[in-house]
Amino acid sequence: MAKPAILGGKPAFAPGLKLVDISFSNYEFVFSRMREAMDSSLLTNNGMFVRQFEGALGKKVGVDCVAVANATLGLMLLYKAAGLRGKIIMPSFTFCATAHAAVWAGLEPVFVDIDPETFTIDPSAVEEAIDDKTSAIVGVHTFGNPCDIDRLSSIAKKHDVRLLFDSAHAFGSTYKGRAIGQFGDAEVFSTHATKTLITGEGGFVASADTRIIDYVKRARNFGFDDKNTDTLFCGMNAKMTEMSAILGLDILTGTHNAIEQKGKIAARFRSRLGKLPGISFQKVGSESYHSYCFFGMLIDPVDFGLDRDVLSRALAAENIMTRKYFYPPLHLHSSYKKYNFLKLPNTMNVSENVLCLPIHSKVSAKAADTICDAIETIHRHALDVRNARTD
Ligand code: T4K
Repeated sequence: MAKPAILGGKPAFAPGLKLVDISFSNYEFVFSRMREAMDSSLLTNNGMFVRQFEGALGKKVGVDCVAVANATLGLMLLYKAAGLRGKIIMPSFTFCATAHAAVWAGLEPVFVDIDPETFTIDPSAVEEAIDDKTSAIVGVHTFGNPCDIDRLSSIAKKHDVRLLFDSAHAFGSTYKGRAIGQFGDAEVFSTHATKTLITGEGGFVASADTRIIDYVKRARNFGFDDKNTDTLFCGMNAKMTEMSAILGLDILTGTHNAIEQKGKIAARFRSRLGKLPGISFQKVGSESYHSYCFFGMLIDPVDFGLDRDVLSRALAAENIMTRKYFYPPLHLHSSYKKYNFLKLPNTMNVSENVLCLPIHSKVSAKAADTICDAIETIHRHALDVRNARTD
């Protein structure tokens, strides 16, 4: 690649490489089940396919799983199910849903810093933030990289607070050989179209605690009793549809291979891009398996010669889509104005310099090499790229 596209060279990809590109395993499987659901005219309300999906999830994750309409509602239901009050500690470096769900559940989020290497919640910061109004800690397995679960568990135990995980990105990740989903009091996964296991919109709550599972099951269906006449408490509608479950059942059959493929692509990115100055990656603990829902890399603007935003624009010119997950960090969102004063240096550094590259089953080894070639070329022309006009 002689010249970056932003300087007039030929774009690396045509058509473009999307951040997400969904692969179904078996269209016939999907269509025949869609037809079955449509012919039965039972499209929702805990239908046969949702129940099948939950059973399959339970086998994969190793604990009971309750499907919900999306992970945001799953988090709200879990916060309620866990009987939380007062404050809930979480990282600021996460998607807004982790905190929004807490606010909707009447809780006060307390934003703490992340570990600068793993990009996951810093257990020491958690311990410092705990006070007598704290009822829970929420760890986020950022991009699919498991949190320091052991340290968080001992802190939660010592202070007698609940430990929950926002595992939106972590389907297929493991910690000490056990599937993510089995830790803390409960975990919530997203099956949104941008994730590894996809149902369009959707998610599920995983827990070994039958009280939590029973609560979420009832709460997602308005709080109705078993006869569906009286409501036992004020639940909501967070039911997954049959169509979503059918998509999930299909994609679930391909997730093992998809995650293996993502691991290979991540290794390729690490080995090639790691040779460039100013590029570093998320540290993965020796006991963790990262499923790479997203592949985030950190760009040091001085050493690399370009900042993250310019690199992102130069990659867009190559038709390579990237995303700044998560920028700005939550404590700087307008909806969290009263937390703007917080000083979270690791969060700021990662949020200002992180860039996520496409990593999905349609990113072949060849495509990964082309992405690396493009980044190397952009780096070689850093000075000109910095001065290039894009308007
Ligand atoms: N906790 C965490 C840590 C999360 O990251 C999230 C969600 C949640 C909780 C809540 O989960 P859910 O309630 O959503 O189940 C996305 C998603 O909307 C959001 O689900 C996700 N995290 C967040 C990290 O990213 P965007 O705005 O960056 O994605 P969007 O819609 O622009 O899509 C990105 C790319 O995907 C584009 O190339 C288009 C492609 N795409 C997208 C959709 C929706 C497709 O190819 N097909 C599609 O159907 O927010």
